[in-house]
Amino acid sequence: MSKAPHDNLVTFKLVVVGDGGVGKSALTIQFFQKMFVQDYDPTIEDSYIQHTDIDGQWCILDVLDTAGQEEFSAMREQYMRKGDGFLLVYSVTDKQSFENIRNFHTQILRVKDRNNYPMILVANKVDLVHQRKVSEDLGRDLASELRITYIETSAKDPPLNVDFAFHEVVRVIRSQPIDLKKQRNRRRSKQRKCSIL
Ligand SMILES: Nc1nc2c(ncn2[C@@H]2O[C@H](COP(=O)(O)OP(=O)(O)OP(=O)(O)O)[C@@H](O)[C@H]2O)c(=O)[nH]1
Ligand SMILES: [Mg+2]
Repeated sequence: MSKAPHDNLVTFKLVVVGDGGVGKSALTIQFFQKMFVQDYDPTIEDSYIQHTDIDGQWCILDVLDTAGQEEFSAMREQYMRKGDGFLLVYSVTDKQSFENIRNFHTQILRVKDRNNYPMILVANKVDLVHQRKVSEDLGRDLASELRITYIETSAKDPPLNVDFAFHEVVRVIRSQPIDLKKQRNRRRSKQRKCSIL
């Protein structure tokens, strides 16, 4: 029996959430395909998978690009349950998308039944300097209140901090205390057993 070369690699399931049009797909496609998608085509749900070297350790990144549009919000709980880490994305040109971050944050913690979970706050579209409505200070204040890392990004070419944002979530997951990781794995193996039965 031959083992596939990635058999021993850890898989990280990352989920990109945030309001419609903030740039979740543009960031994800820039990360995976190194190109900027100019057109807006609302997502229902897309997933991407890739082997990546993060800080000298290879892993599998399994990224779920979710729907921001309100009409698909019923799917949220289901994908939140699956995520190991989350990118909470808003657009610095859209105040409402910034205000909605708290709702995503609260819902993730509720679904996970935890009082913290690996997440980062992503302030996207910082290249649109003249249309900016949410300052860096406001973003940083929210991140420190939520006790998560704040990252400013642009998915547009030349990209800014796109790889860094995805890598940073993995760093946060890796830095979790061991007992929390164990709890997660235990819960997963229980879930697997249930699905076999
Ligand atoms: N200038 C600029 N435009 C961006 C950036 N990110 C995304 N856009 C544009 O914003 C629009 C919406 O981007 P999407 O990535 O489709 O937004 P989304 O968050 O995936 O939206 P939903 O799938 O509906 O949830 C598109 O026209 C993108 O080209 C960015 O960093 N800078
Ligand atoms: Mg999208």
